[in-house]
Amino acid sequence: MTMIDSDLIAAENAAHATNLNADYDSLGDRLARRGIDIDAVKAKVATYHVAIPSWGVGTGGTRFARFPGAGEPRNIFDKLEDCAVIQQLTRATPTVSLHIPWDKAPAANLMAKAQALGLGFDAMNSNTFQDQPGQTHSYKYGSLSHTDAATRAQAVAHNLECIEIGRALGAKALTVWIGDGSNFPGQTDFTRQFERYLASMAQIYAALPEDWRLFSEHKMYEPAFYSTVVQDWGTNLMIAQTLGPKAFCLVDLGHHAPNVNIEMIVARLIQAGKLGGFHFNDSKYGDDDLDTGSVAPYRLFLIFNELVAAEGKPGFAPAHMLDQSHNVTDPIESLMVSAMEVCRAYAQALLVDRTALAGHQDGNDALMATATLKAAFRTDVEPILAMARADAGGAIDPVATYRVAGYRARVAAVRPAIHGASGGIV
Ligand SMILES: [Mn+2]
Repeated sequence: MTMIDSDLIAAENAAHATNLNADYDSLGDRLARRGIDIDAVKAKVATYHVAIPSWGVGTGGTRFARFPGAGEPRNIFDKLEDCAVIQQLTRATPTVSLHIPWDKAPAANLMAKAQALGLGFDAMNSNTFQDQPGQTHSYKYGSLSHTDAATRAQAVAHNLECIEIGRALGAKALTVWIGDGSNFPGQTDFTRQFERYLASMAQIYAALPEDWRLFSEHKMYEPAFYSTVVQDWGTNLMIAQTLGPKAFCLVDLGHHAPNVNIEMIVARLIQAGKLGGFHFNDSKYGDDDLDTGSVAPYRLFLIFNELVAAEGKPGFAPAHMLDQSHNVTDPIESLMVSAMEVCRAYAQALLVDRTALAGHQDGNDALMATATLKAAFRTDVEPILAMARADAGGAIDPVATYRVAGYRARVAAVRPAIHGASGGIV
């Protein structure tokens, strides 16, 4: 089952094929002079995948308003269809990360739909930062770290349910992000609150299947504005090291203080053997949830530079996901562009001359060391990305092909507008 007519993709690609072949050959010649085999880079890029968050295909919002778009998905099955469009055109997003309870549906139905669309399931995401209808205990004052034992037990039970749902879907990881924290100095005892969190997480960890991983996601502020329980990567590392070998840290690019050196955090977590994965997005001021690579593409490249340097280390297998909110764009277009941006950063990082870089580092040649990185970053790798997509049956120009296909207008005709629904930002 394909969401976009594959003949249309082929026809669109045919119009670009001559130029793409010329650009690819030209880039191949230039890379060959640097000792790089373009086909080898393309082969690696073709295997690179980033998961789509189910909540990303709906239009997001801010604390002030949400402006719904046309043809927004009404349920998880519509969301999976939108995700399938992204995968069909970019060939970089074969899996979807589900959020419970937003995406709750019978596992057999989810599996059938995903298989029909050629999609799989990535990490499961639990939600104890909202109250759901009919819920016994409120999370207003916290969930896994709540002062009340019954509220903590309810939050633990929800996470165990997420694991069970994920098992039925073939997922292999659970991501836990909580809104727990405090809004006033003195409101909570930092230490006792963190101890309660660790005890709750230990119960979740104990329920993990043997081949699963548990990701904890840090965030320095929001919705709690004075302190959060899982504030930063140091706290996150403490959690992963306390829980055990199946516990890892998840890095959301927007969850740090301004100007924090995220690529160095990534390097530290790799060194500790605790980098679990990413939520890619971009930001200018805080947790803006802007499209990946839209504001700071060089930072994204520097993060991938650390990842490529660590490739092949035992046990190194971070999960890559997008986590962003689209307020003014068509979410499918934003997610396609973002998926291509992470592929671009990966391809650029593959071009870094690591032998030369190490030599400049050891020789204290700061200028040539940084120039070595810039040489890779400045390379326009678009022909590699486009050729990898075309080889796999995707689109040479995904956004243009998507617009020609008229998918949004088609689904708008059968999906009534949703007003007021939450954007679901985590
Ligand atoms: Mn996130």
